[in-house]
Amino acid sequence: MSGQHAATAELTARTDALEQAVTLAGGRVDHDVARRVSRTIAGARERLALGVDHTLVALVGGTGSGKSSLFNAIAGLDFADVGVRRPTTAEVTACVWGATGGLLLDWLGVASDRRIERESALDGDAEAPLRGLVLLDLPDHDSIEPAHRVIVDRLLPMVDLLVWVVDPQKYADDALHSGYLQHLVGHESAMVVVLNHIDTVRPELREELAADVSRLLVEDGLTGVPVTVSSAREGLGITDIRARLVDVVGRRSTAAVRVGAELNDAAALLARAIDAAAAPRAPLPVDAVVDDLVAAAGLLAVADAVAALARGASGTVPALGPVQPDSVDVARSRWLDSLDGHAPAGWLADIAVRIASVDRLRLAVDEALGAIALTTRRSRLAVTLSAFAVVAVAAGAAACAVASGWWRLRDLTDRLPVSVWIVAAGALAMAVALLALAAAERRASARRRSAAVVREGRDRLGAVVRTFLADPTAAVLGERDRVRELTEITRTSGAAEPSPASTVTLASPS
Ligand SMILES: Nc1nc2c(ncn2[C@@H]2O[C@H](COP(=O)(O)OP(=O)(O)OP(=O)(O)O)[C@@H](O)[C@H]2O)c(=O)[nH]1
Ligand SMILES: [Mg+2]
Repeated sequence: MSGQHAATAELTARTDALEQAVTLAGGRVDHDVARRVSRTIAGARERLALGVDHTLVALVGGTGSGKSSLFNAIAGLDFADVGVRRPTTAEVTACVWGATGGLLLDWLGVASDRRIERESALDGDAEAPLRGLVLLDLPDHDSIEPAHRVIVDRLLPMVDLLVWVVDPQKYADDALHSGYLQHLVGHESAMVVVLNHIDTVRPELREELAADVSRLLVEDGLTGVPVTVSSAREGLGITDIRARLVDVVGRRSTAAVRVGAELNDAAALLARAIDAAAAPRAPLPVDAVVDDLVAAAGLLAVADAVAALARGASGTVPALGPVQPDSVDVARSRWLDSLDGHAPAGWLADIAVRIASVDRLRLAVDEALGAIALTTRRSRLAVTLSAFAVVAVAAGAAACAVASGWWRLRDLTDRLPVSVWIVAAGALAMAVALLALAAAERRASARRRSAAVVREGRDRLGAVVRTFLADPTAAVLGERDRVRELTEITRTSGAAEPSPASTVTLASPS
């Protein structure tokens, strides 16, 4: 695909991206913005259907200036009607280099028998630099035939280069200057003036005459417009004109520039409507809303009650849930309020619709709270340690009783030996130590259970907030990000768009 052919494909891809963007944005952007972007897309598609890979060059000028003769000389053909009866050319005639531009010529209304194709196999590479050129020979601009004016005015806004053909007799005509040229200020880069019939001027006067044409153009406000001389009859200056055409063919076409600029404008409009330049958004406030729900559910009080039971206090654990609809409503509102500034109003309104309703959220919260495991039995380890303490005391007491019984049986009057007291004291000390360990374990177990209740509660409520608030919110914000990406693709995937200032739009002479 040549550089020129790439333009249609590239602009079509950008148009597709913009269409995806505006479709995805849907009713979330201002209706007027969506309508304007859609209109640009429709206009771009219509223009791209004709192709923007051609370079449209039009020969324009007064009757008899030699447009048709130059057309034939440039093309190296004898196709356009050259005549002595004025005006001669009533219909647009086109010469196309390379087999393209058919649809464009249909749209322009160029009759099929007024088209000719240049660049055949016989030309070798001689005509290759002009491939993509569509050269138009127009009826005279100041024709007495109103139909001619309609054709000319339809063509002019689309051309890449206007070749104004003037002749030594009429180049200073006021109708040409005030009626046409003065309206082209700002479009100098898309114009060239050819002073034809130069063979009728003495060679020593030619340069002066061309300078006079330049002077008049400057008086019209047109600076930097090249002026070149030619004689279609004698083949003078044709090489120079062809070189200029090669240069224009090498540039991006006016139509491509215009479509690209329109796509850029529409993408920028859409990007502004979705506030694409806003700072990256803050993370979603999941934790803050979980805190609200934890408070609404009284989770900490329940955790405290579980801890008290684990420490050995008597009583019951209050039920978790159902939560008050009001407190869920507050948490949901807080979620929405915290999103202020994350996206423009249309997107926030969509988030409010897409996240769970208060009722749905309340059900999910109650379900999550109901699933939290509340352990109310005492710590097994603490119970076991207490039991061992009892056993130790009992064992010590039993040992003392057995020893003193045995002592009495033997009718010994001596005091019990110290070793018996040591055993008894050891057993007691062990019992005290075990009881202390059991108490420490009860406290630790109370802390663990309370923490487990809070942790599980936060996990379950966190899952509810993520599923019912955060995920739908992230989906909407993600869609907005995608719209932003697509507007960037529309704006930047192509070659840098030159300013469309070179686009020719010709005001009708008043
Ligand atoms: N001497 C001379 N005659 C020319 C030159 N170019 C064109 N002519 C003659 O001028 C007359 C008009 O030429 P056209 O090419 O038909 O002019 P045009 O601008 O197409 O005229 P319309 O179609 O009526 O607008 C013809 O007789 C040509 O032979 C030139 O450079 N020198
Ligand atoms: Mg003609």
